Amino acid sequence: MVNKFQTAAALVGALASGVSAHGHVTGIVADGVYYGGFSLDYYYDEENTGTFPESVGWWAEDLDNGYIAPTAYNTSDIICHLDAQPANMTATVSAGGSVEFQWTAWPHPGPVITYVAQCASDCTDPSLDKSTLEWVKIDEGGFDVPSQTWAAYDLIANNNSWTVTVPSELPTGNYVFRHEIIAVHGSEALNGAQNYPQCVNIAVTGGGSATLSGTLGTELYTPTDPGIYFNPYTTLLNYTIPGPALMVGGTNQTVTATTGAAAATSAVASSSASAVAVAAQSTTAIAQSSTAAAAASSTAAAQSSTVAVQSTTVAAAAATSSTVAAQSTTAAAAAATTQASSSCNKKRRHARDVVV
Ligand SMILES: *[C@@H]1O[C@H](CO)[C@@H](O)[C@H](O)[C@H]1NC(C)=O
Ligand SMILES: *[C@@H]1O[C@H](CO)[C@@H](O)[C@H](O)[C@H]1NC(C)=O
Ligand SMILES: *[C@@H]1O[C@H](CO)[C@@H](O)[C@H](O)[C@H]1NC(C)=O
Ligand SMILES: *[C@@H]1O[C@H](CO)[C@@H](O)[C@H](O)[C@H]1NC(C)=O
Ligand SMILES: *[C@@H]1O[C@H](CO)[C@@H](O)[C@H](O)[C@H]1NC(C)=O
Ligand SMILES: [Cu+2]
Repeated sequence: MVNKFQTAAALVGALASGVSAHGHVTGIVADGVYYGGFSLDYYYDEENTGTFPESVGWWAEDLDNGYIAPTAYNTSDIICHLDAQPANMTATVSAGGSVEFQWTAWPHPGPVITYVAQCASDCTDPSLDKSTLEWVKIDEGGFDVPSQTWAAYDLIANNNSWTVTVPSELPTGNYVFRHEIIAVHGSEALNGAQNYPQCVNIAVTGGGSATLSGTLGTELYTPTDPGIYFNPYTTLLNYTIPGPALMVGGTNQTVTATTGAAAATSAVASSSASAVAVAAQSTTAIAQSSTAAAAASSTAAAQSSTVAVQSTTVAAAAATSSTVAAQSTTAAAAAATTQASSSCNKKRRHARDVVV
C-alpha cells in the first residue's frame, strides 16, 4: 500500500510543476442521481469529429480550467464561463431536494455561491440568449470570522464537492443552475479575484410559489465589490459575500473550520487539495447529527464526503441555515500546512489560453 503522505507529496509536486489547472465541475448528483458534466475534452471532440457527448453541463471553453477576471464582469463570459452555450440535456431535482456539485481538486480560498435562472421555455434551446437570464441566489457560503476559514475549504474537505438544497419555494420549471467559486487569493489587487462559474440545466419539480427577482449575469458583480477587492492576507473582521441578496428560503451555509484548511488559510497560500484529501483520509472523528427535516438534504453531502462532522439545523421553514463542519487529525493538518505553502503561489495567475 502506498503511503498516503508520499502520495500527497507526489500530487503536490504535479500541481506545482504542471500546467495551472484550477477547476471545473465534473458532474452533479441531483436527488441521488449522478449526471456527468461538460468535459473539457468535449471541445476537442467537437473540433475533431464535429460532435461531442451530451451532458447537462453547459459548453464552455475554459480549456485551461481557468477563470473569468473582474475586468470581464460586464461581458457575457461571466454568465457561464468562456463562450458558453446551453447544454442539451437536463437533470431533474425536486424543490427541497439536493444538488451536489463535484469539482476537480480545488486549491484556493474563497466563497462558494449558487444561483438559478428560470428559462422561458427549455434551457436546452440552442437559441437561448444567456444574456437575458436573470439569476437568483439560492445558496452561499462565505467566510467564518472566528476561525478565519473560507467556504472553499469546506468544499475541499468535502471531497471537492458542495451540496445545495433547492429552496422548496422555488417554482416548478426549467432552470440553469450557476454554481461558482470565487478564488480570492489575489483579491488584494484590483482585478485579482478569479471567478469560476459553472452552469448546468436542471428541471425543478414540485416547486413552490416564490416570486423570483433576478439579476442579469453582467450585473452580478463589479471589480470593486467589498468581497471581490479586499486584502485577504489580514485578519478579516467581516466578509461580504458578493452578488445580490440570497432569496428568501435560500441557504446561508455557515463555514466551519477544518483544521487543515484553517492552517492553510493562515499560511496565506491556498491549501493543497491533495493535502486536504490526505486529511480526509486520515480523519477518524466522525459525528453526524441532524434534525429529521434536515436529514434528507444532508444525505448527499454525507455520502460524498470522506470527512468528518456534519450537523445541520433547519431554523425555519422560510429560511434555512446549515452548518457543515469537518475536522481532521493533527497529523493530517500538519501535512496540509506543510504542503500548502508549496502548492499554489499567492500571486499565481493562469494563462487564459492554451497552446493546442
Ligand atoms: C446534443 O448535442 C450533441 C452535440 O452537438 C449532439 O450530438 C446530440 O445529438 C444532441 N442531442 C440532443 C438531444 O439534442
Ligand atoms: C467593462 O469593465 C471594464 C473595467 O472592469 C472597463 O474597462 C470596460 O470599459 C467595461 N466595458 C464596458 C462595455 O462597459
Ligand atoms: C467589512 O465591513 C466594512 C464596513 O462595512 C466594509 O467597508 C468592508 O468592505 C467589509 N469587508 C469585506 C471584506 O467585506
Ligand atoms: C450568513 O451567516 C453568517 C454567519 O452566521 C452571518 O454572518 C451572515 O449575516 C448571514 N448572511 C445572511 C445573508 O443571512
Ligand atoms: C469523491 O468525488 C469523486 C467525484 O469527484 C467521486 O468519484 C468519489 O467517489 C468521491 N469519493 C468519496 C469517498 O465519496
Ligand atoms: Cu489557481
